[in-house]
Amino acid sequence: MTSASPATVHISLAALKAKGSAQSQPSAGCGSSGGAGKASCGSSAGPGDMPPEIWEKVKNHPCYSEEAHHHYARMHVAVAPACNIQCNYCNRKYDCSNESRPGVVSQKLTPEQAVRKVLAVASEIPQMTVLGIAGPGDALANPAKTFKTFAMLQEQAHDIKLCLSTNGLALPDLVDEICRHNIDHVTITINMVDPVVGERIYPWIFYQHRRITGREASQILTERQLLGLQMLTRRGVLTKINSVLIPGVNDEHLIEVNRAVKERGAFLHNIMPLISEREHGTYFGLTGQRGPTAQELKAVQDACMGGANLMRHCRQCRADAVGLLGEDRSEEFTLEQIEQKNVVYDLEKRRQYQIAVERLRQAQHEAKAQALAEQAKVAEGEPQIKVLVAVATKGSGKVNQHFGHAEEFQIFEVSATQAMFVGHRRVDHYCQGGWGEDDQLPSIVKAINDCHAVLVAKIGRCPQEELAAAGIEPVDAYAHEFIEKALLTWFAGYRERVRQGVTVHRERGDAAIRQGAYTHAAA
Ligand code: CLF
Ligand code: SF4
Repeated sequence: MTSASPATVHISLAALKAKGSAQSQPSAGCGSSGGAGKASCGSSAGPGDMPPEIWEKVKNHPCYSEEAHHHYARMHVAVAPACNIQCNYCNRKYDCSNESRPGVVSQKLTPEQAVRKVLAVASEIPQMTVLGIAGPGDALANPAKTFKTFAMLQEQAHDIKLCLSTNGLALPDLVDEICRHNIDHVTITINMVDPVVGERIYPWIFYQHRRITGREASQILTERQLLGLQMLTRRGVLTKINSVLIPGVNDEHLIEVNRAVKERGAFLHNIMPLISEREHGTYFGLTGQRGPTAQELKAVQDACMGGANLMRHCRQCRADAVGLLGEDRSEEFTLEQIEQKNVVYDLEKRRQYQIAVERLRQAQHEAKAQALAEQAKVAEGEPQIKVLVAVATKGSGKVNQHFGHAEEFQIFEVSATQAMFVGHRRVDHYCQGGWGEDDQLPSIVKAINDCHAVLVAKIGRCPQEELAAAGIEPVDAYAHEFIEKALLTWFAGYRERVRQGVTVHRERGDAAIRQGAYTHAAA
């Protein structure tokens, strides 16, 4: 890091792992009053893990349920341009339609335009179940536009869940308003609970008609964030905490953040990598503050296991994202295009589609349970090994994407007893205009370099050879099968090969998290 700020000691992976085990506690299940003990509530929780009223709220919210994110979509409307604080990783003046990260947006909307857009998307994408307001500034620094949008939408499409994201500064003053509008999901970005850490992230806040800088700004911000979180918990609103992992600034500290938000009832904690490039023009970008590697991110997340439940499937969306997490269809719904669409909001059609999705989801559950039962037999008495595997998927919980078409790989940690989603890696298409682009291969290998295998629907000979040379096994034998079943079946074979001495099991190295703009955006 070349930031002007004094560097804190960068904690080692081993030290973080040790802290993680200290934090571990017996699982107390998952509920609105603070998730507890799950490796990843967002990854694996189902109806048996939480009260029915909470399951109702999360079952088709793609951010609050990892499983749901394979099947359901969200959209954002960019009605909230202003912000009341400054974060060192944010520059909302930077605008690129090929860039996917928070704060980036192509068109700002009025509440009326926003509602028309939501109805247009809902009539074409029946699995779109959630409307979020996440900027490009702060949803609660623009309360009139935010709440007007929600109120208008509720009148016209009451089956769509309402969700907002805030830095928390204005939150305590607006909790009543949030409840009045039936907003069931609120995300608060909390990067610190210690103003000494905070003053390296926030140069100023604007509070009670004045600009406040330095440690005082972070002191006020943390007090307001934690108070707002507590108030929402008391009112039964589900909360998710987003934290940006900034190596050397708040990496170790996020364990304390996890503990603090769990105590105050956070449902999920989403630890995301800092996105920081010079061309973004942010303070961190310009001062050379780097983001974490894949294994650094995973180490902090793993160290928080046992605290507030973790979300690991966040895609750090644009403020106008549309579609499944991991895809972006916002370019299909510009204002000009919406004007020409015949918008028919058909609630019954949406219901029927979602019933079909639930059937598919049930089949996915059963396939996983069956594969786990078979694994358990193979696993008895054998050495316990754990590997990371990359999967190419375009949704529905299946291995159904060609290697060459993948814009991201989903990453699963696989052992004899589980196949757990632990993250994703963005990549540039290998296939450009129908041809394999060999220049892209090294960057793809770098992005999944910590994986033992990659499961795809199909793959050409050239990338197969290059992946194999890098020690990553390309596997296309499970095309169109459910992901977890495919992973567990492949892993049973891998264990057998290790047992027979055909394959030597080796630990893998680290991987790079994709930074900066990428083309043909994903969200
Ligand atoms: Fe949007 Fe956020 Fe609601 Fe989701 S996003 S306001 S909770 S509907 Fe989701 Fe996007 Fe990550 Fe946010 S993947 S950045 S966590
Ligand atoms: Fe940017 Fe959000 Fe921070 Fe405001 S709160 S400066 S919009 S990242």
